[in-house]
Amino acid sequence: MASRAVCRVESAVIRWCLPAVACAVVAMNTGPSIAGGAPLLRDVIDVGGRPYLRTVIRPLLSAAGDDDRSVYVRDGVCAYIAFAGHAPVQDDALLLRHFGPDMQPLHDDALVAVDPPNVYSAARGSGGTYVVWMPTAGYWQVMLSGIDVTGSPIIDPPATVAVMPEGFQAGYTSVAVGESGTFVAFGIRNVEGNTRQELHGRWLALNGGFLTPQFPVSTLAPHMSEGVYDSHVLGSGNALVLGSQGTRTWDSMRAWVKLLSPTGSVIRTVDLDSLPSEGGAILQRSGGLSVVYMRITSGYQRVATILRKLDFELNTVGPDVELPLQTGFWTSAPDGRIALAGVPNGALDIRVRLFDADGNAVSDWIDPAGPALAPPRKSQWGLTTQGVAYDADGTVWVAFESTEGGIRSYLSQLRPLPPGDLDGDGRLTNFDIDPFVLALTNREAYQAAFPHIPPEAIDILGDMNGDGVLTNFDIDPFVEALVNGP
Ligand SMILES: [Ca+2]
Ligand SMILES: [Ca+2]
Repeated sequence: MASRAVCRVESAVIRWCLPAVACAVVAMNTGPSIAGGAPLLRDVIDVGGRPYLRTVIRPLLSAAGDDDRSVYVRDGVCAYIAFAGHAPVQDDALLLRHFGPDMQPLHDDALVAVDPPNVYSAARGSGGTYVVWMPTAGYWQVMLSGIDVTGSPIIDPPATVAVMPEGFQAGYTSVAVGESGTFVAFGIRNVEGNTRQELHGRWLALNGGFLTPQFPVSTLAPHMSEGVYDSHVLGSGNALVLGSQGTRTWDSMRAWVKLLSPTGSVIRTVDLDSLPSEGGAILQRSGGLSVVYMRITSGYQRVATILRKLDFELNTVGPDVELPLQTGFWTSAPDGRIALAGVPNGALDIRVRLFDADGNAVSDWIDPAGPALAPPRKSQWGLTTQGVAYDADGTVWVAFESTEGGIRSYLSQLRPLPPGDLDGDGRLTNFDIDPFVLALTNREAYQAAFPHIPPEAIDILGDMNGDGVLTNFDIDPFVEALVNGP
């Protein structure tokens, strides 16, 4: 039976590829290797009914402590950014490293010194440029720096620009970098004996030049306070900013979103809720954006997480969705699919969950660390970090820490594998024919040839007809997928 199966699949494939002379040599591929150290874990898991390759590495070579880890991903390249912690001065440098689609490091650690040493947040721009946002004595300034994917400095030496004059406060403040080499910064100033606050913004070029004067985003009534939670520069050159304001009590806070022009005028303000609420995050969506905000209680408990879909003029698209989330970090793929990383209620450990663009969960909670590290493994909390990134191809990158052997940072990749990808390299190709046949006919030999793929993953990867196991009934769909695509 088995040998007949082999003949069927191989003859079918040979019939298909002989005219193209494409598969004269079918080599065994043991999967991508990771330069600079073996991964701590590489296995295949079921994510919402699909096989995903889960890989865990240590992202940094340096022994320096790091915190506030963020990941940003685009076109398969992941940028890992952390604030270096060098006692007694914390956050005096940024550590940056880029990784390719197979998690191969593209360069060694790059260390960008931050002077003065007080990193508040970092925003990633196009082309690997980073804007570091930091409060200094009495005013806000930014440091313009960054490295490209080879590890070379982009702005060398880093340029420091005072964005807001004296009197601006640390607080919930934000900076967003656009694709066209501009960025917008926001700062809060206390006025009239600290009885009133003003929120201001300013557009700048990436060389530090001012494109606008400071402009008021909102002027609050006395005893009102405000915070900016996230901002985003649109392709049109407009900016979206998400915040909330109230009378310095949680039950008075209301979340809002504003659309700003490149000259700083407020084009439109939308109040997101009539109930106590605070801002969350702005997510990408095909043809628009989504905002995530939280309903809160007067004692500051988050009671609901709301996803609102907007077009680029801030018109609501479709009904709101209440996400089953308490807290964590959100990110979106360009088509709007959402990935969340955080610690679920009642748990100690970081988990990841995936949602479609309408906010429906498409997976259970996924453990990004697996058995590689003992619990607890934590995400980073705070407004200034982005611990999860979602690429267009569905790959999810997660930055987290573990206290095993001291607090150390880790980087996990969850990469969807197409069904039939029995060599686990992320693509269904002719190189999967021999592994498919081997898994079908001799599982022990398959496990010896592909030790990074756990035995229980064979049926996840090899099941082509949806019955949950790899059998001869999967041969025809395998050939069909190889010939015509999945
Ligand atoms: Ca493959
Ligand atoms: Ca099957």
